[in-house]
Amino acid sequence: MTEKHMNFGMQSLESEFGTLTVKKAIENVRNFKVEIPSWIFGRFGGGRFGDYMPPGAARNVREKLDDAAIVHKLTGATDTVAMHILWDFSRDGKEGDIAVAEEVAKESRSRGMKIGAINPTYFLKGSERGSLSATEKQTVQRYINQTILAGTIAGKFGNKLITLWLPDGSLYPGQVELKKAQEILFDSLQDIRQKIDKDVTILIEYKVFEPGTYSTVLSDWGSAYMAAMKMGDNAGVLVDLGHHHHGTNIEQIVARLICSGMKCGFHFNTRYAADDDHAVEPNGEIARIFYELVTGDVIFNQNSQKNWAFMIDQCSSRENRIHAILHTVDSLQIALARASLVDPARLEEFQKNDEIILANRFFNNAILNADVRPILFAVRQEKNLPFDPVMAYVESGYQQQIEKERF
Ligand code: PSV
Ligand code: MN
Repeated sequence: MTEKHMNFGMQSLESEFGTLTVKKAIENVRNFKVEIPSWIFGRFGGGRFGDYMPPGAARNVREKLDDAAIVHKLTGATDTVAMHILWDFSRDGKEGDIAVAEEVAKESRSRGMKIGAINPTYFLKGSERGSLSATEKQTVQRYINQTILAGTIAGKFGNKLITLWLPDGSLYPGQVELKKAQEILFDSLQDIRQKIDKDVTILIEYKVFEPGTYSTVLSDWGSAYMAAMKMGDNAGVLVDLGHHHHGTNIEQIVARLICSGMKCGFHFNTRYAADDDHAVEPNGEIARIFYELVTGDVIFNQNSQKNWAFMIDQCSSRENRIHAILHTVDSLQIALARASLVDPARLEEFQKNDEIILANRFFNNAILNADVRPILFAVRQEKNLPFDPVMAYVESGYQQQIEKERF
């Protein structure tokens, strides 16, 4: 798209959706920030194809930060990086270390970046029989301690947010006592909440299955909501788009959680299988999710306490991961712009008159049909950013450089 096309596109957006609405969409895209995960840049996520990794993977946390910094440089929207205790703040891969976290915080600052959500790592060696819901007291204690450390690091060096994802579950009926696992989990979470500063938010993530195939202790929004309620103060649900059955109406879950008043969070990605590995594409589902977030006032609320936490969580083993995360940021901005073009008052007219198809067509004109690239272009021009962050990366020479240096 040339500048001439962009100007023409902007005029047609304004004439269809109104100048004020387009202005609001520009403002929203300008203000949108999303956190990126450190693990997308590292050597995590191989598996099927032996030890195949997309070339240029970061070998340590400093290289992960270098990659995160270039993503921020090209998007202007991603200056915080989520960290995993045992991948990023550990000397031996078994215990977290606050001195390492302090060092990583310094390294982040020197690149113009910040540490974001802190993730206790419950799923590496040692939690095969569960983490916070395990029957062995020692195992539970080990992960409680790691979570408390995560809370301390989040308070000192992060953004006062910790996010918990547990691999706890079972493969066959009879393998574990379902009620017992649930009770141990609730006890552990309550213990954790009491021992972490109240101003640190704790978000609890759920996943429909994996690694548990028969049962999963936190398998859906309801189980995570119940766990967050048990924790009480400053605890919420973390919705990861990839962690649902096919066909789940995720925007409905988002709407429900917003109505509950609980402060929650989102892990963006695309689900093609029942997992969370893929980059976000600018599809209808993600724009509808943004419509709920925008109209639910949990994204640009003046009272920052009301805003949800927005993070990307993806890590596919085949694609170039820096291309993939830049593509995700671009897609999220498209989805946000489209959601911002819907006029809820005009939509309500159709709803009141029970004009089902007209309501749907009106909604989709913005959500599916609007070409919002001129909105993104306007913001990027203003911020002196490249119009196409993926192509700008390809042309930067960074990939060739890291492939040469990292082997
Ligand atoms: C689990 O699949 C998950 O979505 C959690 O958010 C983890 O922290 C992340 O992936 C990395 O394994
Ligand atoms: Mn996740």
